[in-house]
Amino acid sequence: MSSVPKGDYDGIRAEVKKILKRPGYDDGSIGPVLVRLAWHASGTYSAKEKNGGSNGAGMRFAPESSDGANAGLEFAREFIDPIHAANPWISYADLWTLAGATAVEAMGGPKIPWKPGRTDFASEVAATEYRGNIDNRLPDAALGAQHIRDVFYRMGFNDQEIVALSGAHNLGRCHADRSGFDGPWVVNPIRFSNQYFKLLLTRKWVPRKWDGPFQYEAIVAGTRLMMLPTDIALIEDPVFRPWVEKYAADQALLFKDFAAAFGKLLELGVDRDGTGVAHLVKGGGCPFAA
Ligand code: CCH
Repeated sequence: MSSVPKGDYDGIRAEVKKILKRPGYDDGSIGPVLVRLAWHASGTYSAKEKNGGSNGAGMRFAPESSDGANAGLEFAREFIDPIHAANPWISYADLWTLAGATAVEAMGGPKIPWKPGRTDFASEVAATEYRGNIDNRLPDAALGAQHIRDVFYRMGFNDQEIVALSGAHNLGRCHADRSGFDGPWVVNPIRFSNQYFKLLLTRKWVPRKWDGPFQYEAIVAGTRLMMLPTDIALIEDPVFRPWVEKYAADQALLFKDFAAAFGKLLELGVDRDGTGVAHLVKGGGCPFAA
């Protein structure tokens, strides 16, 4: 792991790219779990309560670190810790979000707009004092379209952005020992593309017969692929479905819309002052909000 000059974020991107390949871990890359870390760090945001979001890097501390929804993300945090150790000038909040953005790009996806400036909670005590109550804000894969809307509307996303963001399930897999669900969504889960949307529309997804939670399966090219109930909700809902169809037909459109929506996700709750620093405020949220 190398030290790069303070403020050299392209240098940090290069460091992240160096550690993505990991034979023996899942499908040979830690990219997908880094994308999930960036998403769960950001996806606690509430536009109304003006708290949650990536600023603070609260997942280093309970209750976020021990939230069942974040099971497995300790691996992602450990994987990138050496980059922080070599470059303590970058905040964890910036590093986690930049690592997720870099991983998408490195796996063949679009370039994600990203800006630095996030600040870390100084301690668990500070996190508790500043963060506010952000429990139970991440989505539950066992539920349906209404739940997805409740969660993503709270962050300030619309239906089109929700479908675009869901395209991240082209990456990685579910782990029975983390979420309870099991398997990848696509045959090559370390390459970003619009396969997830194509498969949603073209395969017959049937309930998997097993002891685990309710999920769907289809065998594709000899590989058992999966869909969560929330994934299938995207083709059953009359407003989500046309977007699934658009993204299945047009990968360039998906890349453009995914980059915009994922970039927006990473920015939620990150309110910078004139010098580019996003300060932390008690209860979370924006220091300039009314
Ligand atoms: Fe997701 N996701 N996600 N997801 N997710 C899981 C894995 C990944 C939901 C549930 C799950 C987004 C939206 C949703 C990734 C990115 C995004 C898993 C398996 C569940 C369950 C976890 C495990 O067992 O390891 C639900 C529900 C929703 C929305 O309703 C969004 C948005 C993003 C990013 C933009 C990625 C990547 C993974 C793979 C992680 C890995 O370790 O391979």
